[in-house]
Amino acid sequence: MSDRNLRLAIQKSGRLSEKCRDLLAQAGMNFEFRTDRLISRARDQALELMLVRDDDIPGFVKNQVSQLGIVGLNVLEEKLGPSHNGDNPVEIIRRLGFGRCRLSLAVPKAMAFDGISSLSGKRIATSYPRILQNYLKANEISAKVVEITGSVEVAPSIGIADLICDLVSTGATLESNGLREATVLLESEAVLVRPRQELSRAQEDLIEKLLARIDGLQKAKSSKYIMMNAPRDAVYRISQLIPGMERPTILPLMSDDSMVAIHAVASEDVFWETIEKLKEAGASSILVMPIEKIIA
Ligand code: PRT
Ligand code: ZN
Repeated sequence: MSDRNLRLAIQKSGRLSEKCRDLLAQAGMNFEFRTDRLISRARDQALELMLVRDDDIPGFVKNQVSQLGIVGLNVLEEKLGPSHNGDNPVEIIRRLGFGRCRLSLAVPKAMAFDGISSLSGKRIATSYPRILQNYLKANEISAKVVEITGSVEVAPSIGIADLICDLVSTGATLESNGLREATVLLESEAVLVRPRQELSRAQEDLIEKLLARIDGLQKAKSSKYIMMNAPRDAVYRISQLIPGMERPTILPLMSDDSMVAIHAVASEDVFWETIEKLKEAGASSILVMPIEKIIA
Protein backbone atom coordinates (compact mmCIF):
# COMPACT_ATOMS: atom_id res chain seq x y z
CA MET A 1 0.00 0.00 0.00
CA SER A 2 1.36 3.43 -0.93
CA ASP A 3 1.73 6.07 1.79
CA ARG A 4 -0.60 8.27 -0.26
CA ASN A 5 -3.44 5.90 0.52
CA LEU A 6 -5.29 5.57 3.79
CA ARG A 7 -6.94 2.45 5.13
CA LEU A 8 -9.96 2.48 7.42
CA ALA A 9 -10.93 -0.72 9.25
CA ILE A 10 -14.60 -1.23 10.14
CA GLN A 11 -16.60 -4.18 11.40
CA LYS A 12 -17.52 -6.53 8.56
CA SER A 13 -20.85 -7.61 9.97
CA GLY A 14 -22.38 -6.91 13.34
CA ARG A 15 -23.92 -4.15 15.38
CA LEU A 16 -21.60 -1.39 14.14
CA SER A 17 -21.38 -2.23 10.42
CA GLU A 18 -24.48 -0.53 9.09
CA LYS A 19 -23.92 2.69 11.06
CA CYS A 20 -20.28 2.82 9.86
CA ARG A 21 -21.36 2.44 6.25
CA ASP A 22 -24.07 5.10 6.64
CA LEU A 23 -21.56 7.51 8.16
CA LEU A 24 -19.10 7.01 5.31
CA ALA A 25 -21.82 7.42 2.69
CA GLN A 26 -23.01 10.66 4.32
CA ALA A 27 -19.39 11.86 4.38
CA GLY A 28 -19.26 11.32 0.61
CA MET A 29 -17.00 8.26 0.78
CA ASN A 30 -18.67 5.77 -1.52
CA PHE A 31 -17.47 2.20 -1.59
CA GLU A 32 -18.47 -0.85 -3.47
CA PHE A 33 -19.25 -3.08 -0.49
CA ARG A 34 -18.51 -6.70 -1.16
CA THR A 35 -18.42 -8.96 1.85
CA ASP A 36 -16.34 -11.50 -0.06
CA ARG A 37 -13.47 -8.98 -0.23
CA LEU A 38 -11.26 -7.80 2.62
CA ILE A 39 -10.50 -4.43 1.03
CA SER A 40 -12.66 -2.07 -1.06
CA ARG A 41 -11.49 1.22 -2.47
CA ALA A 42 -13.50 4.47 -2.34
CA ARG A 43 -14.69 5.54 -5.79
CA ASP A 44 -13.03 8.95 -5.84
CA GLN A 45 -10.69 9.03 -2.83
CA ALA A 46 -7.37 7.49 -1.88
CA LEU A 47 -9.25 5.70 0.89
CA GLU A 48 -9.42 1.94 1.29
CA LEU A 49 -11.87 0.14 3.51
CA MET A 50 -11.01 -3.05 5.41
CA LEU A 51 -13.95 -5.18 6.51
CA VAL A 52 -12.85 -7.22 9.53
CA ARG A 53 -13.94 -8.56 12.93
CA ASP A 54 -14.19 -5.79 15.51
CA ASP A 55 -11.71 -7.56 17.81
CA ASP A 56 -8.94 -7.16 15.20
CA ILE A 57 -9.39 -3.42 14.70
CA PRO A 58 -7.35 -2.08 17.68
CA GLY A 59 -4.36 -4.29 16.73
CA PHE A 60 -4.57 -3.35 13.05
CA VAL A 61 -4.52 0.36 13.89
CA LYS A 62 -1.73 -0.12 16.45
CA ASN A 63 0.42 -1.86 13.82
CA GLN A 64 -0.67 0.54 11.05
CA VAL A 65 -2.11 -2.24 8.95
CA SER A 66 -4.87 0.37 8.81
CA GLN A 67 -4.42 4.02 9.74
CA LEU A 68 -8.00 4.54 10.91
CA GLY A 69 -10.51 2.29 12.60
CA ILE A 70 -14.04 2.45 13.95
CA VAL A 71 -14.56 0.25 16.99
CA GLY A 72 -16.48 0.13 20.28
CA LEU A 73 -14.62 1.81 23.15
CA ASN A 74 -15.15 -1.45 25.09
CA VAL A 75 -13.16 -3.45 22.52
CA LEU A 76 -10.46 -0.78 22.27
CA GLU A 77 -9.89 -0.70 26.04
CA GLU A 78 -10.02 -4.48 26.35
CA LYS A 79 -7.38 -4.98 23.66
CA LEU A 80 -5.06 -2.04 24.37
CA GLY A 81 -5.81 -0.72 27.86
CA PRO A 82 -7.20 2.65 29.03
CA SER A 83 -7.82 5.02 26.12
CA HIS A 84 -7.04 8.23 28.04
CA ASN A 85 -3.54 6.93 28.66
CA GLY A 86 -0.95 8.84 26.59
CA ASP A 87 1.12 5.61 26.32
CA ASN A 88 -1.68 3.91 24.41
CA PRO A 89 -0.36 3.52 20.82
CA VAL A 90 -3.86 4.22 19.49
CA GLU A 91 -5.64 7.55 19.92
CA ILE A 92 -9.37 8.32 19.86
CA ILE A 93 -10.01 11.18 17.45
CA ARG A 94 -13.81 11.28 17.48
CA ARG A 95 -16.59 9.76 19.55
CA LEU A 96 -19.25 8.84 17.03
CA GLY A 97 -22.40 8.64 19.16
CA PHE A 98 -23.67 5.25 17.91
CA GLY A 99 -23.26 1.71 19.28
CA ARG A 100 -23.87 3.06 22.76
CA CYS A 101 -23.83 0.51 25.57
CA ARG A 102 -22.24 0.03 28.98
CA LEU A 103 -20.00 -2.62 30.44
CA SER A 104 -21.60 -3.45 33.76
CA LEU A 105 -21.50 -5.88 36.63
CA ALA A 106 -24.80 -7.74 36.93
CA VAL A 107 -25.89 -9.95 39.80
CA PRO A 108 -28.69 -12.53 40.21
CA LYS A 109 -31.78 -10.70 41.49
CA ALA A 110 -31.66 -12.62 44.77
CA MET A 111 -28.02 -11.77 45.49
CA ALA A 112 -27.38 -8.87 47.85
CA PHE A 113 -25.15 -6.15 46.46
CA ASP A 114 -24.16 -3.28 48.72
CA GLY A 115 -21.26 -1.73 46.95
CA ILE A 116 -18.21 -3.26 45.33
CA SER A 117 -16.95 -4.81 48.55
CA SER A 118 -19.70 -7.43 48.04
CA LEU A 119 -17.59 -8.77 45.15
CA SER A 120 -14.83 -10.03 47.43
CA GLY A 121 -14.18 -13.76 46.91
CA LYS A 122 -16.83 -14.04 44.17
CA ARG A 123 -16.49 -15.63 40.70
CA ILE A 124 -17.24 -13.16 37.89
CA ALA A 125 -17.84 -14.38 34.32
CA THR A 126 -16.86 -12.01 31.50
CA SER A 127 -15.51 -11.60 27.98
CA TYR A 128 -13.71 -8.48 29.21
CA PRO A 129 -11.05 -9.86 31.60
CA ARG A 130 -8.62 -6.98 31.17
CA ILE A 131 -11.09 -4.18 31.94
CA LEU A 132 -12.54 -6.19 34.83
CA GLN A 133 -9.12 -7.05 36.31
CA ASN A 134 -8.12 -3.37 36.15
CA TYR A 135 -11.34 -2.37 37.87
CA LEU A 136 -10.91 -4.96 40.63
CA LYS A 137 -7.28 -3.93 41.12
CA ALA A 138 -8.13 -0.22 41.29
CA ASN A 139 -10.75 -1.00 43.95
CA GLU A 140 -8.51 -3.47 45.82
CA ILE A 141 -11.01 -6.30 45.47
CA SER A 142 -9.88 -9.90 45.29
CA ALA A 143 -12.28 -11.91 43.10
CA LYS A 144 -11.93 -14.70 40.54
CA VAL A 145 -12.35 -13.72 36.89
CA VAL A 146 -13.85 -16.51 34.77
CA GLU A 147 -13.24 -15.74 31.10
CA ILE A 148 -15.90 -16.91 28.66
CA THR A 149 -16.42 -15.73 25.11
CA GLY A 150 -20.18 -15.91 24.57
CA SER A 151 -23.52 -16.12 26.39
CA VAL A 152 -21.98 -14.67 29.53
CA GLU A 153 -25.47 -14.01 30.92
CA VAL A 154 -26.15 -17.72 31.50
CA ALA A 155 -23.01 -18.24 33.65
CA PRO A 156 -24.70 -17.77 37.07
CA SER A 157 -27.65 -20.07 36.23
CA ILE A 158 -25.35 -22.91 35.12
CA GLY A 159 -23.23 -22.45 38.22
CA ILE A 160 -19.89 -21.40 36.71
CA ALA A 161 -19.94 -17.89 38.22
CA ASP A 162 -21.71 -15.91 40.94
CA LEU A 163 -22.19 -12.81 38.81
CA ILE A 164 -21.22 -11.41 35.41
CA CYS A 165 -19.54 -8.41 33.80
CA ASP A 166 -21.04 -7.84 30.35
CA LEU A 167 -22.34 -5.29 27.87
CA VAL A 168 -25.83 -3.94 28.49
CA SER A 169 -27.91 -1.73 26.28
CA THR A 170 -31.66 -2.05 26.94
CA GLY A 171 -31.24 -4.42 29.90
CA ALA A 172 -33.64 -6.97 28.34
CA THR A 173 -31.01 -9.76 28.26
CA LEU A 174 -30.25 -9.32 31.96
CA GLU A 175 -33.94 -9.24 32.79
CA SER A 176 -34.69 -12.45 30.90
CA ASN A 177 -31.84 -14.20 32.73
CA GLY A 178 -32.93 -13.12 36.20
CA LEU A 179 -30.06 -10.64 36.60
CA ARG A 180 -29.94 -6.98 37.57
CA GLU A 181 -27.36 -4.34 36.72
CA ALA A 182 -25.30 -3.45 39.78
CA THR A 183 -22.49 -1.09 38.66
CA VAL A 184 -21.27 0.43 35.42
CA LEU A 185 -17.54 -0.03 34.68
CA LEU A 186 -17.43 1.68 31.29
CA GLU A 187 -19.80 3.81 29.18
CA SER A 188 -19.11 2.83 25.58
CA GLU A 189 -19.87 4.04 22.06
CA ALA A 190 -18.24 3.67 18.65
CA VAL A 191 -15.03 5.68 18.36
CA LEU A 192 -12.82 6.66 15.44
CA VAL A 193 -9.19 5.82 16.19
CA ARG A 194 -5.78 6.36 14.60
CA PRO A 195 -2.19 5.52 15.51
CA ARG A 196 -0.69 8.09 17.90
CA GLN A 197 2.36 8.22 15.67
CA GLU A 198 2.46 10.77 12.85
CA LEU A 199 1.56 9.47 9.37
CA SER A 200 2.60 10.62 5.88
CA ARG A 201 1.55 14.15 4.82
CA ALA A 202 -0.96 12.73 2.32
CA GLN A 203 -2.49 10.45 4.95
CA GLU A 204 -2.71 13.26 7.53
CA ASP A 205 -4.42 15.48 4.92
CA LEU A 206 -6.98 12.81 4.11
CA ILE A 207 -7.72 12.25 7.82
CA GLU A 208 -8.23 15.99 8.26
CA LYS A 209 -10.64 16.07 5.31
CA LEU A 210 -12.60 13.11 6.65
CA LEU A 211 -12.78 14.66 10.14
CA ALA A 212 -14.06 17.98 8.74
CA ARG A 213 -16.84 16.08 6.96
CA ILE A 214 -17.74 14.04 10.06
CA ASP A 215 -17.79 17.20 12.18
CA GLY A 216 -20.04 18.90 9.61
CA LEU A 217 -22.47 15.99 9.80
CA GLN A 218 -22.43 15.82 13.60
CA LYS A 219 -22.97 19.55 13.95
CA ALA A 220 -25.83 19.44 11.44
CA LYS A 221 -27.49 16.56 13.27
CA SER A 222 -27.85 18.59 16.46
CA SER A 223 -28.89 21.79 14.66
CA LYS A 224 -32.11 23.08 13.14
CA TYR A 225 -32.90 25.85 10.67
CA ILE A 226 -35.76 27.96 11.99
CA MET A 227 -37.83 30.53 10.11
CA MET A 228 -40.73 32.67 11.30
CA ASN A 229 -42.47 35.97 10.82
CA ALA A 230 -42.51 38.47 13.69
CA PRO A 231 -43.37 42.07 14.55
CA ARG A 232 -40.25 44.21 14.00
CA ASP A 233 -40.30 45.39 17.63
CA ALA A 234 -40.27 41.77 18.96
CA VAL A 235 -37.10 40.72 17.08
CA TYR A 236 -34.71 41.15 20.01
CA ARG A 237 -36.89 39.25 22.45
CA ILE A 238 -37.51 36.45 19.94
CA SER A 239 -33.84 36.09 19.04
CA GLN A 240 -33.11 35.56 22.75
CA LEU A 241 -35.49 32.60 22.81
CA ILE A 242 -33.85 30.61 19.98
CA PRO A 243 -31.52 28.03 21.57
CA GLY A 244 -27.81 28.35 20.81
CA MET A 245 -28.43 30.86 18.03
CA GLU A 246 -25.71 32.97 16.46
CA ARG A 247 -26.76 36.08 14.48
CA PRO A 248 -30.17 35.70 12.79
CA THR A 249 -30.98 37.03 9.34
CA ILE A 250 -33.78 39.64 9.39
CA LEU A 251 -35.65 40.19 6.11
CA PRO A 252 -38.38 42.71 5.28
CA LEU A 253 -41.84 41.37 4.43
CA MET A 254 -43.56 42.67 1.34
CA SER A 255 -46.36 45.19 1.99
CA ASP A 256 -46.08 45.17 5.80
CA ASP A 257 -43.45 47.44 7.31
CA SER A 258 -44.22 46.43 10.89
CA MET A 259 -43.34 42.73 10.22
CA VAL A 260 -40.10 40.93 9.36
CA ALA A 261 -39.00 37.37 8.61
CA ILE A 262 -36.39 35.88 10.96
CA HIS A 263 -34.12 33.04 9.71
CA ALA A 264 -31.63 31.42 12.08
CA VAL A 265 -29.63 28.29 12.76
CA ALA A 266 -30.31 26.90 16.23
CA SER A 267 -27.39 24.80 17.41
CA GLU A 268 -29.70 22.63 19.53
CA ASP A 269 -33.00 20.94 18.90
CA VAL A 270 -36.00 23.27 18.98
CA PHE A 271 -38.54 21.82 21.39
CA TRP A 272 -42.30 22.44 21.49
CA GLU A 273 -41.85 24.58 24.63
CA THR A 274 -39.56 26.96 22.72
CA ILE A 275 -42.00 27.17 19.80
CA GLU A 276 -44.83 28.01 22.21
CA LYS A 277 -42.72 30.78 23.77
CA LEU A 278 -41.88 32.15 20.30
CA LYS A 279 -45.58 32.30 19.52
CA GLU A 280 -46.31 34.08 22.80
CA ALA A 281 -43.62 36.62 21.89
CA GLY A 282 -45.47 37.40 18.65
CA ALA A 283 -43.90 34.98 16.11
CA SER A 284 -46.10 33.34 13.48
CA SER A 285 -45.68 30.93 10.51
CA ILE A 286 -42.88 29.15 12.39
CA LEU A 287 -40.95 26.54 10.36
CA VAL A 288 -38.32 24.25 11.90
CA MET A 289 -36.22 22.26 9.42
CA PRO A 290 -33.45 19.68 9.64
CA ILE A 291 -30.01 20.60 8.31
CA GLU A 292 -27.98 18.14 6.26
CA LYS A 293 -24.44 19.57 6.50
CA ILE A 294 -22.81 22.55 8.24
CA ILE A 295 -19.47 23.75 6.92
CA ALA A 296 -18.01 26.65 8.88
O1 PRT B 1 -18.06 -10.66 14.61
P1 PRT B 1 -17.47 -9.56 15.42
O2 PRT B 1 -16.40 -10.04 16.38
O3 PRT B 1 -17.03 -8.42 14.56
O4 PRT B 1 -18.69 -8.96 16.28
P2 PRT B 1 -19.12 -9.18 17.82
O5 PRT B 1 -20.13 -10.28 17.85
O6 PRT B 1 -17.93 -9.27 18.71
O7 PRT B 1 -19.76 -7.77 18.17
P3 PRT B 1 -21.26 -7.20 18.01
O8 PRT B 1 -21.57 -6.97 16.57
O9 PRT B 1 -22.24 -8.00 18.81
O10 PRT B 1 -21.08 -5.81 18.76
C1 PRT B 1 -20.19 -4.84 18.29
C2 PRT B 1 -20.15 -3.68 19.26
O11 PRT B 1 -21.46 -3.13 19.40
C3 PRT B 1 -19.77 -4.02 20.69
O12 PRT B 1 -18.38 -4.20 20.87
C4 PRT B 1 -20.29 -2.79 21.44
O13 PRT B 1 -19.34 -1.74 21.33
C5 PRT B 1 -21.54 -2.41 20.64
N1 PRT B 1 -22.81 -2.77 21.33
C6 PRT B 1 -23.82 -1.89 21.57
C7 PRT B 1 -23.18 -3.95 21.81
C8 PRT B 1 -24.44 -3.79 22.39
N2 PRT B 1 -24.83 -2.51 22.22
C9 PRT B 1 -25.11 -4.93 23.00
N3 PRT B 1 -26.22 -4.77 23.52
N4 PRT B 1 -22.57 -5.17 21.82
C10 PRT B 1 -23.20 -6.23 22.36
N5 PRT B 1 -24.43 -6.16 22.96
C11 PRT B 1 -24.98 -7.45 23.51
C12 PRT B 1 -24.49 -7.76 24.93
O14 PRT B 1 -23.26 -8.46 24.90
C13 PRT B 1 -25.60 -8.62 25.49
O15 PRT B 1 -25.48 -9.97 25.09
O16 PRT B 1 -26.37 -7.41 23.60
C14 PRT B 1 -26.82 -8.06 24.81
C15 PRT B 1 -27.44 -7.04 25.73
O17 PRT B 1 -28.34 -6.23 25.07
P4 PRT B 1 -29.66 -5.71 25.83
O18 PRT B 1 -30.27 -4.72 24.90
O19 PRT B 1 -30.53 -6.91 26.05
O20 PRT B 1 -29.22 -5.06 27.13
ZN1 ZN C 1 -16.03 -9.26 18.25
